[in-house]
Amino acid sequence: MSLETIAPITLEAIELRRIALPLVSPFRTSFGTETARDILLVRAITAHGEGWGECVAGNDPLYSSEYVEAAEHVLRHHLIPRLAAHRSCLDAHEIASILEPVKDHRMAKGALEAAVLDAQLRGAGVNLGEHLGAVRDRVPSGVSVGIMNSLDELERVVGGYLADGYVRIKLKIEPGWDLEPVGMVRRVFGPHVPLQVDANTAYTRDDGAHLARLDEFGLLLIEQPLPEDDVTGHALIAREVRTPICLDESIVSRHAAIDAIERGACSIINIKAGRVGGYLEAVAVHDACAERGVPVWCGGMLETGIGRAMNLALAALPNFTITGDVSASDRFWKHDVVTSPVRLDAGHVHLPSGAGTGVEIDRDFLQSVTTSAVTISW
Ligand code: OSB
Ligand code: MG
Repeated sequence: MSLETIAPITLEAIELRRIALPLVSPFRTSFGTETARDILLVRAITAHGEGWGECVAGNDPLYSSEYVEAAEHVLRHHLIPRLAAHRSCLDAHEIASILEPVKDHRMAKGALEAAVLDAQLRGAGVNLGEHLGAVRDRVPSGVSVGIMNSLDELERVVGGYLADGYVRIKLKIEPGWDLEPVGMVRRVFGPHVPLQVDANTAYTRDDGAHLARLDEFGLLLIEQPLPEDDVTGHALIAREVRTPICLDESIVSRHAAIDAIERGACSIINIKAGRVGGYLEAVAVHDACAERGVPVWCGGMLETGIGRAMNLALAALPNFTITGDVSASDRFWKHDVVTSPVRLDAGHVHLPSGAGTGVEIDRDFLQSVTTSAVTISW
């Protein structure tokens, strides 16, 4: 990675703000059902303006060990205090190494880095996509479809998204909801709809033969069939199925990505900045994959317009050659927290062009959904 240097900032305070946002419809995965999100936003307040980061930790520790309450705690008591000694001249590019002694808590670290990076870029008048190395000003938009109560309901929902213009469908699967829903979508919507599945760790090493039955449906990939710590298991599954294996939960860093690739566990990687500790590590994962000829795509974590704008910047990098979960704001939210929500335009979503993330906060709406706000100042 050789990103241009940007002027450091003087950090005056950090605000940790929690908001409550209902989802437009329940989102069910193999690990649970979400109907509303309790989201932690991080605001970096500097001498020359502010920046915003979004923590993607869920309400409960079901996707990973992180969850929103723990993220706020570790930020307040462990991560933010470590910035104190550096706050008068802080560069987002130093944050990962400053916070490195604290193990894991990558979503919390990533949100803090994002807030400082946004503040720094706004101060310097540089756009985030430009800074990260974006080579496109719009990216194709895929949608992640939860597990439904019936095949009829799934047919209605997928039909709706295709009518909206989404160019790729991802179906959440689990044992008992896999061959039938995938077969139905292929039968009803045809063989040419770009289609993939995400198991969120719901299968075991013994399920290789079963997962190989998905091969006939011509899927783009099978995402994370086994538990995150079973890299070798994924390598075994990858030999049993023809469909490419993609990892999500297992890839927590550049090192983890290189290890999984070298062990033959995956031929595609889903990159989520929160999962790897921030957008800068996400770029490093992107670069490591590019060097090894492994294509990547941008995952999503039910973000508001803040995280969504950052994901778009990342998804515009050159090795993001596979359509990501970068859907429009209205896929999840009736009302977004930014003044210009992400909109679908002919199957694509556009990168905001202003400084930093390029999005502005809808302050009145944000205030109306805020459940708590704590400011840590020095
Ligand atoms: O596994 O990709 C996942 C949402 C929450 C947690 C994990 C995942 C997801 C999604 C949603 O699939 C993707 C999105 O935000 O559009
Ligand atoms: Mg996933």
